[in-house]
Amino acid sequence: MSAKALVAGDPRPPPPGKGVLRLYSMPFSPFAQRTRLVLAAKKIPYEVVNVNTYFKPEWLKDVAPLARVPILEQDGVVIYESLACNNYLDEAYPESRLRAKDAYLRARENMVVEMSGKVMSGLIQVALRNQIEDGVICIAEGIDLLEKELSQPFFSGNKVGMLDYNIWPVIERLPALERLQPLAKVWSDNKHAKLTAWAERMHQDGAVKQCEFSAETHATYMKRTLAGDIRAPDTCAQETFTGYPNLSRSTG
Ligand SMILES: N[C@@H](CCC(=O)N[C@@H](CS)C(=O)NCC(=O)O)C(=O)O
Repeated sequence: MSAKALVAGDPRPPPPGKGVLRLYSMPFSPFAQRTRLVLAAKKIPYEVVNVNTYFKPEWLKDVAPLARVPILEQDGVVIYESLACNNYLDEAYPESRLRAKDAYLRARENMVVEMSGKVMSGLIQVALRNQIEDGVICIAEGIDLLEKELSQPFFSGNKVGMLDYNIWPVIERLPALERLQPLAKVWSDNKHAKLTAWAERMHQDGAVKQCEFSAETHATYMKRTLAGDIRAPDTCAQETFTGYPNLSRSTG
């Protein structure tokens, strides 16, 4: 399977072989990263089809109606939307469960992940829409909410869990955003001491290490994408990314 992010005009790859789990992804998608993190944490084997989400292949909407990544496909079953994908994986591959068992705690997972959604909206406003002031307010509000919510080493409790993996991708991108837009520096190690300690713990996690990019690479990707560089997902990923399962054995 090619590691190149497929673009408009590229043919649709044949369906995955029997029993093979396929992830449609894009190396820099924070939503697809949520699912890559869960696949890595649960050590689930899978193959990847990368798509360029700015110059999308026409057939992506035939794979899943919203035509956005992540999408999982296996034996004719298709699951899309990062949270649905991750909940599915946790149920379908029940070893080393990442979600809470308790009904309230499961509801809390859904509630708290929305706080990181605020940070994500702000990041998009600042990085892609030039809505600096509103975006920065949104990021600051989201981070303050997360800081207040964190009362244990991880959002999921004493060990890393689904909530941590769903929140992490947007947090990983904040240092890159601060490089591009100094006004977006709203994270303070003092004011956000619990979040800072959590981020350090997350950096030590095996799945995070396998799926992460440096701030420098994220910043380069953001800059190239803003400049309309169609090859940004490929060039930026190949510069530094070692954790991507199919990259090293790419057939082109
Ligand atoms: N709510 C979705 C958002 C997914 C999403 O927006 N993915 C982006 C990549 S970061 C995408 O595929 N965008 C293409 C598009 O919206 O057309 C999820 O949680 O999976």
